[in-house]
Amino acid sequence: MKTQIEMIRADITTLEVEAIVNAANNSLLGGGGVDGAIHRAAGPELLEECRLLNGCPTGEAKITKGYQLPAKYVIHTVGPIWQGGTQNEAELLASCYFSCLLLAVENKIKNIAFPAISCGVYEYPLQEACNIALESTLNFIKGSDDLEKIIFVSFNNSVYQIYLDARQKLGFE
Ligand code: AR6
Repeated sequence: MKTQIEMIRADITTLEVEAIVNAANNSLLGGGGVDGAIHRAAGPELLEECRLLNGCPTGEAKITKGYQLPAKYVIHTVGPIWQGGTQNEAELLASCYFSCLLLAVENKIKNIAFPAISCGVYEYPLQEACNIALESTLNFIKGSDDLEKIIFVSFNNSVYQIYLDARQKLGFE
């Protein structure tokens, strides 16, 4: 089956999907932005489970339950902090998307929603980050048709517009 790709504007914590992705930090112990929103909506049990994970290296991903969220799972990944593009940021960001998708398939998850990883506090240039998100996702689904739907969630208009433009440029529906 062909994997469907959707772009929406939403608060990711409200989505009724099997898994939402958290743009976390290396500690996995919460923070601001989407991470803060996810922990608030999931409740304190999420932090309890995260404490058992011993953090997460940049570019990798770990899975927990979703607790009070409508989503059954949270896949926590750690995007790179933008440092001018000289610190392997592009590879690390691509690796975040790839690792999350792999973890989803391994857990038989059929639909997953991503925030714009590294596009907030970590200051990754939006255009490049959105291109990497889409390209790494398209590469992944070339090799795996296990996922039914992948949703790119924007919280602000500029990210949403860039996603729509990038999608058109990459030429897929
Ligand atoms: N739903 C969807 N997207 C959101 C939401 C939401 N509820 N809230 C924010 N965004 P950021 P990063 C968007 O800063 O850059 C945390 O403190 C936001 O508009 O959350 O990867 C962590 O603990 C932006 O486009 O994540 C780390 O320390 C995108 O999510 C650090 O921030 C990512 O912004 C990670 O920074």
